[in-house]
Amino acid sequence: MQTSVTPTHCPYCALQCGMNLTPAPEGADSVVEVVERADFPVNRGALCGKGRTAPALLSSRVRLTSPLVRNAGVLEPATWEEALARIADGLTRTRAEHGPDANGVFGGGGLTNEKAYTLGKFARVVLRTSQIDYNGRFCMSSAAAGGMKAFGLDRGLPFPLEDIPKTGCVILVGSNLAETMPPALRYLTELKENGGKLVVIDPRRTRTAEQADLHLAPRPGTDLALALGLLHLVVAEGRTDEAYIQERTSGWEEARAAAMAHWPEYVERITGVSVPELRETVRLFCEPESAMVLTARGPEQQAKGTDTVGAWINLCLATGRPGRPFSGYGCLTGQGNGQGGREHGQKADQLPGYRKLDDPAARRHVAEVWGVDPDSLPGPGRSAYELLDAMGTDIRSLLLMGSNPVISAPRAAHIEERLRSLDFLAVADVVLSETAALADVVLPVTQWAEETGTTTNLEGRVLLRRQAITPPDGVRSDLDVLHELAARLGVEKGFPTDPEEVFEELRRASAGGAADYSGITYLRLAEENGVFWPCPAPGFPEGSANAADAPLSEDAEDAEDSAFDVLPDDPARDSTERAHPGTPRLFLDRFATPDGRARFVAVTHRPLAEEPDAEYPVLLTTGRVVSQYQSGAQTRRVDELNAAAPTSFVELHPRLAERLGAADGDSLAVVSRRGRAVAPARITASIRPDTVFMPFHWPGEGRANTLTNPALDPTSRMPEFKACAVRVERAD
Ligand SMILES: Nc1nc2c(c(=O)[nH]1)N[C@H]1C(S)=C(S)[C@@H](COP(=O)(O)OP(=O)(O)OC[C@H]3O[C@@H](n4cnc5c(=O)[nH]c(N)nc54)[C@H](O)[C@@H]3O)O[C@H]1N2
Ligand SMILES: Nc1nc2c(c(=O)[nH]1)N[C@H]1C(S)=C(S)[C@@H](COP(=O)(O)OP(=O)(O)OC[C@H]3O[C@@H](n4cnc5c(=O)[nH]c(N)nc54)[C@H](O)[C@@H]3O)O[C@H]1N2
Ligand code: SF4
Ligand SMILES: [Mo]
Repeated sequence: MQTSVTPTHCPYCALQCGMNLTPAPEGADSVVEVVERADFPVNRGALCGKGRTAPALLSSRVRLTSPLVRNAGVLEPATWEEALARIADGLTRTRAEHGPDANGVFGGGGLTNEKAYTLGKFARVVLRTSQIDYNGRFCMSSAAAGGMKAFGLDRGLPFPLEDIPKTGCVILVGSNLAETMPPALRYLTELKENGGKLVVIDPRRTRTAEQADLHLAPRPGTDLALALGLLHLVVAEGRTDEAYIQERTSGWEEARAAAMAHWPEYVERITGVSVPELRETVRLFCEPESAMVLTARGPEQQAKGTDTVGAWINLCLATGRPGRPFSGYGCLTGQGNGQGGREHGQKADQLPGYRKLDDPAARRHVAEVWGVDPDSLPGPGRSAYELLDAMGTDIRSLLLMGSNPVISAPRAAHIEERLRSLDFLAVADVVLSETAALADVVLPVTQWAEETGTTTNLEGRVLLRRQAITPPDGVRSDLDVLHELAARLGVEKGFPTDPEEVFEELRRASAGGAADYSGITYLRLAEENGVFWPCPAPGFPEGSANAADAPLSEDAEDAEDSAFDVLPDDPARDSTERAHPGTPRLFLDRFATPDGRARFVAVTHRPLAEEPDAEYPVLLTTGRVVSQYQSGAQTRRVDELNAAAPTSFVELHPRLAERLGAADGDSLAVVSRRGRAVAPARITASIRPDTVFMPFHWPGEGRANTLTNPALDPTSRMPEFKACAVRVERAD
């Protein structure tokens, strides 16, 4: 299988940088080397250190290559046969004793589309459980909910990244992309070279904020008030686009009234951002013909994240931005398949194609593709934190693929304890993550370069990640695992192990849905370097599946087949021109709402779920550093990355440090109502004096999520990762 150069994509973040893999020279540490791949437009050959070093984990000694089963409390190597039998037995027993909903499934936004789709199908068709959700709930779910409300569709970016340098102004809210997506910094640099303005909103003066024409440093958790204050000024200064509001939106009067209650002086008191700074932001945003607001986890990972996103969208709508060239609102999705992973059914309330599980037409369509009775499909289940919190009570057994919640879930010590209280835990992973270490059975699975699959990057561009090498002996793919488990649980058919076969089914399942992939094939992905959804199949009776009252007739099935036949999956035909080109830019003519209008939302500011008080007087916010990825399960096992970022730390302002009598590097204890974490001090004037920051990549005493507050957003069920009340003291 080893060819000389395989074009593929990075295993980590949502930028999905293109890279070429080539066999490493004899005696090298890894089996393949990364070489530049300049033809992929998103990164044009640039990679961050994580992407560059990704091959290290392929042949690492810490890589799992044998299943493990727990015997007398100890994880020991076992055969695949035994491991799979134990899982089938654990899940069967739970269902027999407690019913289907006592089996839980937890997925990840790093899983390919094929895996995410199959995992969702496995839960509903094999386990018949409603209890499935995934770590994307902790990621962009507030932006997804906000986008759905306003535009009727959730695709993180409604335009390609290449539009950024062409706009007049970008307001970047709570994104530190200089560290979280380094090759994307180029788009901001080019924006400035073209004379565009950059406003960065972050309580810390990050490497990204250093690039800004204007940096606003609000108190964490006050972005909602900030956006409303800006909208107030837009109205007061007569900068609204009345014609656009009239033609393309609904709900303006209520949203306007809500914003007018947020006087600039009031907003200054809440946020700490001065009135002149607010006015300057409005000027920079409103003067150019085109402008964008981009949000990331800063404003979204809040118990009011959905409303906050709504307020930023309101600002864009009032000034006539969305659906206009080089303009609008976008969310910078995070995980490798953060976009595709939220479209095809591993989410609690969802069926493939971004369909709703409680929509009868959607159930009929997907049940037909799956060959099951629509009534056999369970209803919507719990959200990620609620599901994890129910472990050991309502949820008795869990199958987990692609997440490490011991590190990444809020109130992590409690979640760890819940995991321990399960009757049965099975984890599929490439390494023995902190969560896998608690499992009854651990399955070693293939990684990116050892398997083929598709991901959908933060722009909505569907990509082909190609297999470059043969996996080591002893590991199997996630698709293989689900196929084997389905068979052992009595479902012999419908769980193929070939990713392209899964994708062909996903196309049909998504056809007519919001995230329509039916016009996309592996061949097109290879030839076109990615295709933006929605991409319906030409000739496919649009929405027919949704409209069908009964299962499709023979004729309709034939029509469906022939619709796929005209797609260019036959290399002999030159039908590429007839295929739908994909949709790089959304909303140009209409929004995806029933009346085609974008909806304003009437939102008002509210305080944090946990405001500081005398006992816990400081705010903790959390996030990332450039050299570690997420729970660190992968990157903490790569020497070069670990050397660059070996431990957790507490970033604090010199004034707070002085009050504590702490010097740089001193061990600090950060204490919240959930627990206590200890990490060295990193003193810097780049952070607000009332706030400390911790990255969340490490286990043990430095684990930031020991402290975080699981207060959930009422709509998105996003936990408040970005703000909780703490006390900081010297650890000695
Ligand atoms: N190196 C690296 N890159 C990654 C990842 C990684 O783990 N490591 N993970 C990937 C994933 S899954 C994601 S989701 C993305 C996340 O990408 P980002 O959203 O860029 O990452 P974060 O560091 O979580 O948060 C961004 C910024 O929000 C700021 N912030 C904190 N509280 C607030 C607030 O209340 N308001 C505002 N406006 N800002 C606030 C923080 O100071 C931080 O600088 O990164 C992706 N890329
Ligand atoms: N305090 C705080 N906590 C946070 C955040 C924050 O900003 N602050 N951010 C949140 C966000 S945005 C996110 S996305 C989450 C992420 O947190 P996690 O869900 O823990 O993310 P990862 O570390 O990427 O976990 C992926 C796991 O799956 C394994 N894996 C990788 N590829 C595969 C595969 O193909 N198959 C299988 N079976 N396993 C695989 C990896 O080795 C790893 O163990 O953390 C959230 N937690
Ligand atoms: S920016 Fe993201 S996709 Fe690109 S190399 Fe780094 S981790 Fe990989
Ligand atoms: Mo994320």
